[in-house]
This record gives sequence, structure tokens and C-alpha cells, in this order.
Amino acid sequence: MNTMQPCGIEDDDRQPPMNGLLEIAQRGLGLKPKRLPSWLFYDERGSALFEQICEQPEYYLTRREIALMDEHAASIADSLGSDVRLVEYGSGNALKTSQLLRQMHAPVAYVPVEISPEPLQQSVERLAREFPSLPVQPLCADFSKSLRLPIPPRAPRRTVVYFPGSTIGNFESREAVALLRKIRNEMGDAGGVLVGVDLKKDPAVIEAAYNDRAGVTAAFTLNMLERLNREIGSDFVLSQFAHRAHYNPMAGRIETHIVSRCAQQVKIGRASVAFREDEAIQVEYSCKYSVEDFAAMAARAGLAVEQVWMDAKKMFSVQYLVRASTVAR
Ligand code: AVJ
Repeated sequence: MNTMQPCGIEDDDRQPPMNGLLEIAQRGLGLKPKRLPSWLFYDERGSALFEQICEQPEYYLTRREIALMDEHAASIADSLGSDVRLVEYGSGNALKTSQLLRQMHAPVAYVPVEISPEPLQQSVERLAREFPSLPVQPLCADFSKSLRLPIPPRAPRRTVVYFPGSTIGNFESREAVALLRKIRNEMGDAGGVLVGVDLKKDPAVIEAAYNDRAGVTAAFTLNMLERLNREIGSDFVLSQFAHRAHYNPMAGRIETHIVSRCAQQVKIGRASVAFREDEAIQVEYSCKYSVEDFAAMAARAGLAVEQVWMDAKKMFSVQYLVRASTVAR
């Protein structure tokens, strides 16, 4: 991790130092089939490319979630109630967060949790400008690990973890359940989870969203190799690899791969990794759920879906989960 923390940001010092990129790459490329973690996409250029993806006509997720929040943020805020501490996992979503905060009743604090200091600092500045009286307590940490939340300025009625953007779709179901369980512990008895979940729909629509015509998603995917070249000195030749994203209807997910266009060798540190022609590195899953699928997954984590909001086209959902034993009947 970057050790230069912007001032005022709490660093969770239990996180391991972020210097293991070479080991992560070597381990992932030694697996059969080869596999690299999707968080590797998000260096500075990758984050900028992701923002461009959100503007592509095929990538419906962001637009639908913003439309949903336009329509339902007031109702969502009513369901959360007053005096909520809002903890956001990954703070790259300033727009949706503003839509929600504008409607919330006397929020106690906003706690963005984000591993990269720069985007964290940016979101803090933006929200502090728009909501000058709202205490903002940023936490620079990996949200998938256990967190020590900052002490709130006054006692909240409940802590709500906001996890927008369908980021939960990047986790395979076992890991998603584990993450929801971790959130369940963090939020306490009265707490809740507000999570953005992309819904199952015509596979052609889903597949197009991950294969935009302008090629922005392809550039985003291949940027992972460029990042490795720069940060660990590997020698991937980008023109010899291709982006491939297919919808797997049985698993209900987009599976994104980086495919070797030819047989080749790539230097990773001192080792050399062999690729066959058409051999793929699995780099991302983006899971899609029906309302029933997601409720079943929440139940495995001891959570119950209290309310589901959808955009007018029923393409995207925002769901409010509480502890299973405390669900209103
Ligand atoms: C940011 C994880 C929600 O899976 O749709 C977009 C990332 N990958 N295009 C998604 C992504 C390719 C995105 N999430």
C-alpha cells in the first residue's frame, strides 16, 4: 500500500504491505487454468478506463443504478431511518452516494472505505463540499478484510454498509457469502446492508455490456498486463493478447479472460511463463442474480432481504438486508 496517507485519513495498519504484486502474478499464472485477481484492473489508468466504460451505450449498469437512485433514494432513506452511520465499501461512487445522502435523515457520519488513497481523498473532498455539516470519517483499507471503524461523533441508531455498483458480483458465491457474513458482524444487531445487485436478463444484453463496440472494456482488461509490465517488469506484448467476455448462463455470470493469440513465453520476474495459443487467463467474474438467487445467498450469510428496489426497466436492483432474526414481519 502507498505509505503516504493523505492527512486526516485513518490507515488500517493491519493490512499487509502492498508489495507482493510479483508473487501474486507468479502464483496466479502458475495455476491451471491461469488466473489473476480482478482488483488488479484498478490502477490509475484502469480506474479512468472504468469510468469511461460507465459512459458506453452498452454498459447499462451505472445508468440504471443512477436512474434507480433518482427514483427511489427518498424511499430508501425512509427505510434506513434517521441517525444512520453510512459506511461505503469502495468510495468510487460519489454520485450515487450523493443521491442517497441528500435524502437521508440526520445521518451521523459517512465512512468511505477504500484501499487507494487518491480516490478516497477525492471522494472525501467532494462530499465534504456538498455536505458541509456531515462528519466524514474515511478509512483507507481493504473492505474484504475485517475493519476497525472510526469512533462515530455520536451514537448512531444503526450502521448501514452501502455497497453499490454490483461490485458484489465480482465475488464467487462462497466469497460473497463470506463477505456478507463479515458485514453482518460489522454492522451489529440493528444494522443493515444496502447493496447494488445487477439482475439476470437477456444474455445478449449482458454480453454486449462487457464487449462495447468502442473497445473500452477490451482496453480496460488488457491494461492489467500493462500495469504488470510497469510495476513488476514483466514483458507481456499487448498486441499478442485479446479480451474475451462471455456470459455463462449456468453459472449466471460474465467470465472475462485475457487470451493468448499465439504460443509464447512471458518473463515474470526471473521465471518464464509459457502460454499456448488460445490459452486464457481468467481475470473477472461479474455475477448476475435473480431476486430469488440473491435472497438465497443472503440467507446463507444469516441475512434477510427486507426490501428490493428496481429501476423502471427492471435491469438493476438495490436491496436492503438486515439480520435474518430481526426482519420485520
Ligand atoms: C465495477 C465490478 C461492477 O463487473 O460490471 C466493467 C467492472 N468489468 N466492465 C462489472 C467491469 C468490465 C464492473 N464492476
